Amino acid sequence: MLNRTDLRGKVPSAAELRATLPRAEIDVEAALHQVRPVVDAVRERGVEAALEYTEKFDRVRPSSVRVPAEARSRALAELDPAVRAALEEAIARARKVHADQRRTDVTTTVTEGGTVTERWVPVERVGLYAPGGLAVYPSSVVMNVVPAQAAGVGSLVLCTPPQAEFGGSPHPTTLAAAELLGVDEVWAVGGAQAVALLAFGGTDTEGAELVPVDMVTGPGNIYLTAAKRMLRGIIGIDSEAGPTEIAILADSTADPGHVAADLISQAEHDTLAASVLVTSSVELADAVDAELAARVKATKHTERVVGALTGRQSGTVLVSTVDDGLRVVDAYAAEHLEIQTADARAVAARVRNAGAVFVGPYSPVSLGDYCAGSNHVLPTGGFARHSSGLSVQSFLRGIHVIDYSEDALRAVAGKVVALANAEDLPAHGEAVTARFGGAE
Ligand code: HSO
Ligand code: ZN
Repeated sequence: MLNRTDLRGKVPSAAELRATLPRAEIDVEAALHQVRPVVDAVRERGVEAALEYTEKFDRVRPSSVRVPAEARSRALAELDPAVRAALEEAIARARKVHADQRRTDVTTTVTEGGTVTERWVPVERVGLYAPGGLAVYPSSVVMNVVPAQAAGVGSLVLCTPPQAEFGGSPHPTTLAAAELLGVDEVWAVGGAQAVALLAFGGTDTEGAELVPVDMVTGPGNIYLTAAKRMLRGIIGIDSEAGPTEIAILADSTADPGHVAADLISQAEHDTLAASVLVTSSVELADAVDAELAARVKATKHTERVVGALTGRQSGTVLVSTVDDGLRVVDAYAAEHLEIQTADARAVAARVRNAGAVFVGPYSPVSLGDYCAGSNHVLPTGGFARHSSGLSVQSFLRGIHVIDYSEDALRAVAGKVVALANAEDLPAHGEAVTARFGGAE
């Protein structure tokens, strides 16, 4: 079922690997052209323009874009108790992990009388995005809100698309998740128009005001990503999120049924999702293929899953050894990487590039999607080589506070002057010597 690439006996460089490995080509640049008119219209005409695009893309016109408080509390009151309990567990676990990510200010005494303090300050106002589309994502509300709250962000607004099925209100489970998390500002707007509205602000038909945010985070489709890329600078953004990816590094000890089930789990998101198996065992690859063939027929979203598994972004890569496999998965830099080998912990400890690593047979990606406590907003498309997933750090800025005494400045003045002159910027040096009668 999966395309095969045979790298056994070959020693490709990291660059060659990157060129050979299956990966979707997501053309955000092309989407920028489609998104520009939306962004321009919302910049000029605010909510009215956002509503026009909502009607066009979501085929519904919410009566008020700001979701009324009663709609949120009703959604929570009517939520299935089992789902409520699961959301509460997911929130509690995520809060536990993210609380430990808080930073403390650190003061370094550089020299006698001279200190530098790194002071961590949360972003003031953040717009969080939870997608609609093929599925509903209350879990993404949790994954965005929890780190922002743990960072101490003072003002949070959630944007999520309105659903025709619910009369233009967002999906009730998404609203219930927001309510459980204590988010009291929710707007029923999605896609590029949501990002533009968050960046420029606007006033709802009912008079409610959306105050512009400093930063927008959260996953979405290519148009949302294009809008984030376009407006970056006016707003801060998290790492760009493309279609979901799962890579599994497995040897002959892995259970083919589990491997197949995990590959299918992420393929379920989207026909563009990537499921990649890297293995040192041809027998396992064959057994996984057989399992996939049986399981795709039985799964609910067969068409989507088959689309993803047979797409050029998915496949099996055969390698000679687990060590070679590690080089492959490092070059690929998957959003999610499972290690299903003998001594999985030791192998996982050697991984350099991945959004998140799932160790051994009982840590599937689905656990991380919902209830591990880790975050599921993770870098895709190879961005894990240089970026991290969403965390408390994403919502903090480290401000350096420099505090030198007269003596401490005097002691280093000559060095500043020497460097300033070396850069032909003598006024920089003069700003220091001016404090000491220009003599130093
Ligand atoms: N696997 C997705 C997150 C998700 N899965 C939400 C289910 N719901 C991207 O990490
Ligand atoms: Zn998922």
